[in-house]
Amino acid sequence: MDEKILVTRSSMPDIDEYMEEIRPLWDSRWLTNSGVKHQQLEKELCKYLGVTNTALCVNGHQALECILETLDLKGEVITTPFTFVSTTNAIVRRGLTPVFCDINDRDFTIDVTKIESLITDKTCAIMPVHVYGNVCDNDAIEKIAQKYNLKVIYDAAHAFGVRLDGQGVATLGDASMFSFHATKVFHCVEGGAAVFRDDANYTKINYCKSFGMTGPEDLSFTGGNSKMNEFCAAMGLCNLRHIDEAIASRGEAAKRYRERLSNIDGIQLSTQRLDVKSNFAYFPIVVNTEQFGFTRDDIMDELAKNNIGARRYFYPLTSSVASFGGKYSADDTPVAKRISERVMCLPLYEDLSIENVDRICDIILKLKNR
Ligand code: T4K
Repeated sequence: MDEKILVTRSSMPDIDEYMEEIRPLWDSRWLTNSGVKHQQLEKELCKYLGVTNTALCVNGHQALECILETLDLKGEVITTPFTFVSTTNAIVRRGLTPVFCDINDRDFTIDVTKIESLITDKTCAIMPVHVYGNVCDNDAIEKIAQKYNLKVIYDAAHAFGVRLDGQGVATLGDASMFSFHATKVFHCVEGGAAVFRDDANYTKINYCKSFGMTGPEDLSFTGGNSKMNEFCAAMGLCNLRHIDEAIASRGEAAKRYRERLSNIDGIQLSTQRLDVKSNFAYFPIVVNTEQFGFTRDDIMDELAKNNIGARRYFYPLTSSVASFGGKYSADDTPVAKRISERVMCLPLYEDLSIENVDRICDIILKLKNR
């Protein structure tokens, strides 16, 4: 049997580099609560992302919840259902109401022409997703947000390192959340970060992520615990040193996929914007059965038979998950529904070899010709 290939594989720093990074923790015994590594990583991330504040959190999901808490939002949030369930869960868990907007069928981000019709007097924010690292139409979103006085919070879980017109995507919107989960382009094992346009929110989110404590014995509100520990921050410091190589290597694999799978009848690739420098976070393909001759799930099965684990990111739509008890309808977002029934992500990670990309493409193309 050929080597098993999964949808992704964590990038790892050299083990000695990590050991050196964590060695001082044995002397200091300061393991969490905004330690030296945590502070250093926040500083280095500000530099890398081109922003003036970065609040590290235990994971991306908690960062999103903390952003909503920090901005003290109430009411309805316009978002898309074509995402990982974390986006919608964060809205609901903060007592807000998600209002689902459709996506465009080119890069699967929010369809900006459909936002305005969803705005009511209860709308407080728009939470678009830079899904797969594809950048949302920020200019159009900002215009709408300004017209109706709404906050813009980007779920940028997939977009670490992505640049638009040479500028980091963390500078867009009122706030952005990045995920530093083990499966992401840049990771801290588990982790995430919140970035705000307004630096004053950095102080507030630090209270939110530490029980609402504004001083050793002062609790001004009921916060939770979303702090990142020193071992995760140390992993982030190591991985950040190698991020450019990691992205470049992913880019080579993505380029090969594009060479092999562009212009194949029945396979749609996500469009690439000329003004965007990608991080190559995911490689989604949309399978149109009528032209391809087989379904998305047929391709998944064929890959699985060959020890290759592709994934249905993102199916089902978050509006259709059982936990919402049928409260929302996938039919309200027909493009998102159609894409989610046809999309799959092919394996993509830093050390995925070109030979293995070819192996995956060969299986797909052989199936088409069967
Ligand atoms: N918003 C969006 C748009 C997101 O996509 C996510 C997370 C979030 C918010 C929330 O951010 P976090 O709170 O997670 O920081 C994975 C990830 O757990 C999740 O972070 C990610 N999105 C989501 C899209 O994918 P699963 O359930 O698919 O992961 P799992 O365990 O099946 O792993 C997938 C593959 O990754 C495995 O086949 C092998 C590889 N892997 C996995 C782990 C756990 C590794 O190489 N190393 C590992 O440690 O959710």
